[in-house]
Amino acid sequence: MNRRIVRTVCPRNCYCTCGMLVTVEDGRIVRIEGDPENPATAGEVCLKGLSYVERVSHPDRLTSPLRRKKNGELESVSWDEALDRIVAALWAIRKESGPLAVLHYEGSGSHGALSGLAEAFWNPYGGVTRPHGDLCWPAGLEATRLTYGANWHNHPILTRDSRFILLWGHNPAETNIHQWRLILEAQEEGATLAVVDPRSTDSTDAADVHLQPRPGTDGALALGMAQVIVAEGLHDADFLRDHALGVEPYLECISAFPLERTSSITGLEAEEIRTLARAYARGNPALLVAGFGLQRHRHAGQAMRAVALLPALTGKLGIPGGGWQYANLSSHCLGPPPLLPSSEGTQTRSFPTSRLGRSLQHLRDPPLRAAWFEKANPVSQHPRTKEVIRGFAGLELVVVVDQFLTDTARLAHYVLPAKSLFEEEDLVTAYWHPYLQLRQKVLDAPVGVNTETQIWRELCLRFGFTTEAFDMDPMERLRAMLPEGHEDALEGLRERPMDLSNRGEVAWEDHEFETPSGRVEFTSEAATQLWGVDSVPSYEAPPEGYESELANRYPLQLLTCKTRERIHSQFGNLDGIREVERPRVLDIHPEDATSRGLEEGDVARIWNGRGSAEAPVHINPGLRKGVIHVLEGRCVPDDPWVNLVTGDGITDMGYGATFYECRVEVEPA
Ligand SMILES: Nc1nc2c(c(=O)[nH]1)N[C@H]1C(S)=C(S)[C@@H](COP(=O)(O)OP(=O)(O)OC[C@H]3O[C@@H](n4cnc5c(=O)[nH]c(N)nc54)[C@H](O)[C@@H]3O)O[C@H]1N2
Ligand SMILES: Nc1nc2c(c(=O)[nH]1)N[C@H]1C(S)=C(S)[C@@H](COP(=O)(O)OP(=O)(O)OC[C@H]3O[C@@H](n4cnc5c(=O)[nH]c(N)nc54)[C@H](O)[C@@H]3O)O[C@H]1N2
Ligand code: SF4
Ligand SMILES: [Mo]
Repeated sequence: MNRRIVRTVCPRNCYCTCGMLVTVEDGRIVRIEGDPENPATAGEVCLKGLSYVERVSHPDRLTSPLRRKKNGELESVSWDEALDRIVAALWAIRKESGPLAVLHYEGSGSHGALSGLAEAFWNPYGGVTRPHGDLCWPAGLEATRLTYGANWHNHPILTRDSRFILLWGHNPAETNIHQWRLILEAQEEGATLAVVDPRSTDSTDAADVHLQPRPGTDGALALGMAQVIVAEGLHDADFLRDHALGVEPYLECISAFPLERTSSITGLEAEEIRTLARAYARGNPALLVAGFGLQRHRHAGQAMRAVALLPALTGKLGIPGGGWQYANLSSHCLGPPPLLPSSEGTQTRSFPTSRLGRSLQHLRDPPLRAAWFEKANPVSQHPRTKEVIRGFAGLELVVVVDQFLTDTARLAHYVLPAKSLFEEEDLVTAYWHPYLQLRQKVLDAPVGVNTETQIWRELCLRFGFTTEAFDMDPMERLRAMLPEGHEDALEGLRERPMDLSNRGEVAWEDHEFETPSGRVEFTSEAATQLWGVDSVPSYEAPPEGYESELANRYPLQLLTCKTRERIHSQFGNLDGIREVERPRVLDIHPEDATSRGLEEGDVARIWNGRGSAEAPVHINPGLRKGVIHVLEGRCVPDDPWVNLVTGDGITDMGYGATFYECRVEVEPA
């Protein structure tokens, strides 16, 4: 028997970015384990990681290009047939309408540095339309950048040193299992765990304190907590004097949030707010970890700024076990792929990604005629699904590159089968730990499957563009993307993940911040200039919040969050996952259910002016009353289709999406 073990990395859009050891026997993957050389992910992978054994050779995996017939059915065609037809259409569209009539969209289905190779086609094509912003996290990134100058945080393992951990809009028990392990270890050592989340989750189940504010009111909660902290003298006056900018206007801003007002906005008891403010300020060391949940709302950036300032107000930065955690981009150090053709003279145009559906239909000069989607399933994952589908219907050419026949692939004119993570080498960065990792190739792609690199090369060949960027040795290409001074790191990366940032384990230990002033910016002129918001992190009521006019017609707020055994629309089609995963239900508070005549197991219709979706009812007393929940991500056709009702709002900074700002009504189906 031929048996080997290859070190590689899971490239999912997941905090963990686990190092993995893959055992191959006679050309088949038989076993996956965590790589003990990655100190953050410590030799473990989740069930999704283990399920790659099933996923990579799943019978539903696509191994031939598909073309839509006139009657709407998809039929197998050869690669030559598919690519020749796609190229003929792209050629004609460019000639008649210019390159901007084509959309190139890359989702988050797989992360890796090679995605930059797409430029080697689009640059000589003359440019392309692309979305800007992100469905995921940009409001929080921008808020952190404006406040501290950069997105990074302490090394994850220092979580163990914490004695007070405040999770804010974050559910790491499901979305970051390795952070969760470290939190539980800190708790065993005596740390207190507090969580701010309108829902009860696996994370809140383990918490010592759980506050359940109205969704979208976190900005007010943070300002109200700050008001308590300052009124009680629990702030760090020395830190503010030496390392902060614009404290006076901020103090004025928080003075408008006495406890009674904060309580009435957030729907929390004044005493709960006071107790949390005191406990956090006195925690030593105290760590504040913000998730992405609280920034899927319209005023997300300002809310995140207000929350992000609490560690600075209380002098908790630059300390093991303390600090601010949102995203750590220390491993994002790579250059673009080498030998890309020049982008000089190419045309570009973009729209906020949240608006995909409406942009597909309404962009002008030129209108969009074709769209190319890879590593993306927008028909499941984008808000306002009906608009997305309508947008697709008006296009002459939709190409989808994916491993499975997803909701999006089903609507394509051409589906091109995609490689799996094991079938091409790449470099993978993370957003929680600081390690750059080498995704070593484990297997050849199955017969009938081409990598994205090969697909772009084939397009270049057919257009007569240079293929130089594709023709170099794959490992040499990766080496050339490494940062200066680390060109030799590739050999080391074969053996272990590496932190090339030279930044040390404790973020801002020297209290030198990368903001324009070099200080923590409590007041940010850049925030006003770039985004037109107040220079202080003032609070505004959410446009689809409980006080809005819409709330009269749609009294419930729908949250659509993540779950442990899936990543968005991935994994839920595998038997190994379906056996153990959470049911796809509508969680509703008992009082909200009773007043609508709904009982456990009934099928409910969730609706608003944008659309409707159905799900079986689960009575859940753990929710804040007035808030309902359905898991996001449609992996199989009988999953609830929640994005039929979510809105395509744009966050106040970063061009993010506002999935959780969604008023609905619910009734028996
Ligand atoms: N297993 C698994 N892990 C994942 C993912 C996955 O799909 N599955 N996805 C990955 C990706 S792409 C992302 S973006 C991250 C997301 O990781 P998280 O930030 O942990 O997840 P979310 O589910 O977006 O939101 C976290 C919590 O915020 C709460 N929340 C919603 N609105 C509000 C609000 O207004 N205020 C407050 N305080 N809380 C609110 C929700 O109830 C939810 O429990 O997880 C990553 N990890
Ligand atoms: N209602 C609601 N909607 C949401 C969210 C929410 O909280 N609520 N969360 C949002 C967030 S945070 C995110 S990040 C987005 C994620 O949205 P997407 O990025 O679209 O998410 P995925 O479903 O993870 O992956 C898309 C596709 O990539 C494919 N894929 C995997 N590997 C490869 C590969 O190597 N090559 C190619 N070509 N394809 C591959 C998968 O098979 C999958 O079909 O969803 C957003 N949508
Ligand atoms: S999905 Fe996340 S937790 Fe699971 S193996 Fe991949 S990186 Fe690790
Ligand atoms: Mo995300």
